[in-house]
Amino acid sequence: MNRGVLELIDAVELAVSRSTGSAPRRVIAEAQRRIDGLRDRRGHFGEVLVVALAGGTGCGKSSVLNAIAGEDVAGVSVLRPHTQTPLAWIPRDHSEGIERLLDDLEISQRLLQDVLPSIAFLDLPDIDSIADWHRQMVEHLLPHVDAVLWVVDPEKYHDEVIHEEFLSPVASFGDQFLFALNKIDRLSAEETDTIREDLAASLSHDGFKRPLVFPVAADPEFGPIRGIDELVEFLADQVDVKRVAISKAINDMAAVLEELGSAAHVWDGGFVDYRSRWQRARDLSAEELVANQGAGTRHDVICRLEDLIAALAVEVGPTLGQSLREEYPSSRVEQAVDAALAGEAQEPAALAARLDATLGDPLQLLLWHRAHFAATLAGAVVATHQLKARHGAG
Ligand SMILES: Nc1nc2c(ncn2[C@@H]2O[C@H](COP(=O)(O)OP(=O)(O)O)[C@@H](O)[C@H]2O)c(=O)[nH]1
Ligand SMILES: [Mg+2]
Repeated sequence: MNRGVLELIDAVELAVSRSTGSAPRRVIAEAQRRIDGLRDRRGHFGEVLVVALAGGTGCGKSSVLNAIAGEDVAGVSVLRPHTQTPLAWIPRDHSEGIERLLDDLEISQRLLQDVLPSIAFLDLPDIDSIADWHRQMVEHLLPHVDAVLWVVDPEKYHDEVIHEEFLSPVASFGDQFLFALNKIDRLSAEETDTIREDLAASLSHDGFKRPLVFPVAADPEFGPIRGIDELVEFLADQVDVKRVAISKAINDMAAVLEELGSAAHVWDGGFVDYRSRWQRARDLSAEELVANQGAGTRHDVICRLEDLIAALAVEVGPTLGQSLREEYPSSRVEQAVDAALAGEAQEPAALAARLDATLGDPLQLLLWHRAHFAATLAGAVVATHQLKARHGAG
């Protein structure tokens, strides 16, 4: 995913985690479910479609890349095994996310290209140890690239080792795989069709549900290069498919934020101006209690503080409002006022300090969580707008 989208998901998740207490649990759980769904998405979440080339030694991975590039960018070898350094052929205007992906995959040779502005190809080193294959693919490659183009040599397309040891174990990631049956210049048209069908059948047997096989001749001994244009056209369509997916991801996150904010009633204002309202009510109460210690004053003061709590409980929305009402019933307010009156020093400042300790500070903490959440939410909303502008998502 591109850095922006991943960061947006992080920002939304942070807002979700801080919404506890302010939004209903059901809404929070649903928001988290949608975030998890996006995180599970495999592939590079950037503007560029990242395609890794894979296949047995000598099948023609480097030749396919050269044919796509229209020039020799990758070393092609008749000699085997050809230990070649991995290579990335990436659009000149690529996102930072690609650089990080290449760092992670330890691909240091990077060629900038202007041929396909939205597609990057990775010519990977041959994976020679079968033991490492599955782990490397599943942990390091498949989660981060959009597609793996597996190149097949027609002389070896039936190779049991390749099917059983390499392909079968990753068949559950079949959506990410496409296949190039290379070197068709060595085959007749009929042979090409037969082998293509045979290959598709073996792949189905391996567990690939709808294997896509492109017949190509990337580096023919005689005649023109074949099938590469069709392959590139297909990948160009995938770029569009991916764009749609990214826009959808951004819109999804925007919807999560919207719902969370509505459920927590923060769109009407994340900040309830608690400090000055509390200070006013507290100072007035402290002064009145010092001036007149009668039961009437005590009653008035309790009413004033209860009114403030009731008003706040309405303003912060039902979830936090309910906690406020539950945690600050009349009895707690009465106790706080009586405790303030029971203290030794009987001047307004001392009473005010005691009201802070019993009521004001704990109330502030409760409301601070909501303000913190509202600020985080607002930050995530800004990030959404920025990304929408960048991706042209509607
Ligand atoms: N006849 C023919 N030979 C090819 C074709 N593509 C690649 N080769 C040859 O196959 C050999 C291995 O190719 P290479 O691209 O280095 O394979 P890699 O090891 O998978 O990168 C080289 O000798 C290429 O010239 C093709 O379409 N037709
Ligand atoms: Mg090669």
